[in-house]
Order: sequence, then structure tokens, then C-alpha cells
Amino acid sequence: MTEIAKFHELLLYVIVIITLFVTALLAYVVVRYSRRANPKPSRTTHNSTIEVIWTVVPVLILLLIAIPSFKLLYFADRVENPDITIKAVGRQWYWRYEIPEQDYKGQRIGGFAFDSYMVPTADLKPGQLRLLSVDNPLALPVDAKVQVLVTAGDVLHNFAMPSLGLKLDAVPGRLNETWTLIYPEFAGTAFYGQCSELCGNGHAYMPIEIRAMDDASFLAWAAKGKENYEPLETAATSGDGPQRLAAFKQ
Ligand SMILES: [Cu+2]
Repeated sequence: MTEIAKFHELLLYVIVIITLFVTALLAYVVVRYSRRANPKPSRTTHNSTIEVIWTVVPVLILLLIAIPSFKLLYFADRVENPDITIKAVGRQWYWRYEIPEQDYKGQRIGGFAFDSYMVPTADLKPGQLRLLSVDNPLALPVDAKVQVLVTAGDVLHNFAMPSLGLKLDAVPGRLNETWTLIYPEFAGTAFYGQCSELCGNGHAYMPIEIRAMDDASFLAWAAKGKENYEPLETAATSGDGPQRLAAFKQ
């Protein structure tokens, strides 16, 4: 997200300079070449020097934008040696998180999966956010390169977490990849996102909640997850989504 914000700032400078330049040029032409100030118009039809300049300069500006833009695309595309890998699966209408078995900070963690449902408005506890809080949030360690894999179990969804610079299509039969890193000062912060691809009736009711945690809290969460959540081997077939959605609708 930091890099996206930096790129956005660069674009803002480019846009402001171009807008000021064009506005000044327009004002100059309006005043200097009005009928009163310039009663006998020039009959010039072309000027090679000016034409070359107004072609080359915009090309250079576009290159100035394109180079950092492509660098950013490739930077966000893949991370070398991630510290941890998580997988988000979009379903109608909830997110399922799979934490594959892996080493994190010298400990064996993962091997479990769980469903993450929105907390219905009637069940909200103090501090929980309407349409954003979920029953089982995903925890992520701070200061770790997190490889994020995204797919879908039924129709198109989109895993979007604006604060972390994440927005990735969830496509059935396809595994999309990106990564993020949460700065250490955000330990203890909850981040909220939403499905961002119209996926049907419950599209607005499948939010994403990520809790940033320091390593100790994260390892404790992972240990509890291993105990309480379902093992990953059976994860693909054991979703109780339809029953829980029916309960939610009642
Ligand atoms: Cu959706």
C-alpha cells in the first residue's frame, strides 16, 4: 500500500503540472489572440518544431508514468521467500481461509481451515462494526512477508483489503497470487475489507476482517486454530456454508 500511495503521489504531481500548464496556455491565448488584441489572424497552417515538441513531450511524460507503474505491478505480483502463506477462498457468501502447514519463525504452524461469516446486525457486540465484523477473523503476523493466494469455490469474487493494498479477483479453478506486509506499529489493529466482485444475493454481506498481531499473539492464534478449526485435509468438502447461510437468513 505504501508503494501504491507513492505512485499515486507521483501521478498527482504530474496531473497538477499539466493542468496548470494547459490552463496558463489557454488563458494566454484567450487574452493575447482575442479579436480585439489581434484583429488580423495569422494564416500559419503548421510548424514542424512545435509539432515535434507536442508529440515528444507527452511521450516522455507517459514513459515517466509507465516505468514506475510497471515496476509497481511486478513488485506486487510476487514475493520471493514469503514468511507465511495464506489462502482465501471466496464462497457464496463468506470467505474461507486455509492456513497450509508451514514453518513460521522456527515453529510448525497451520494445517487448518475455517469459514469467516459476517456478524449479523442483531448479534453485534460493542466495538464490532456493522456489515464489517466477522465471527472468525483472519490473523496475520506483523513485519512478515505474507503471500496471499486467492481463489473461489463457486462464482467470481474479489478479495479486497484497501488498507493493505490488496485487491485480487477470486476465480474458480484459478489461483491468483499477491503479497503484503503489515508494519509492526499496526499490531493489534483490525483491518476491514469487502468482496469486490458482484457475486450474487449476499455479495454485500461477506466482509473480510484481518487482525494484525505480533508474533507471540499470532503463534497463540495459530495454535488455537489448529485445535479448534477443521483440519485442512478435509477442508475442501466440509464447508457448512448453505446451512449457516439459511440460519443467517432466518
Ligand atoms: Cu461478492
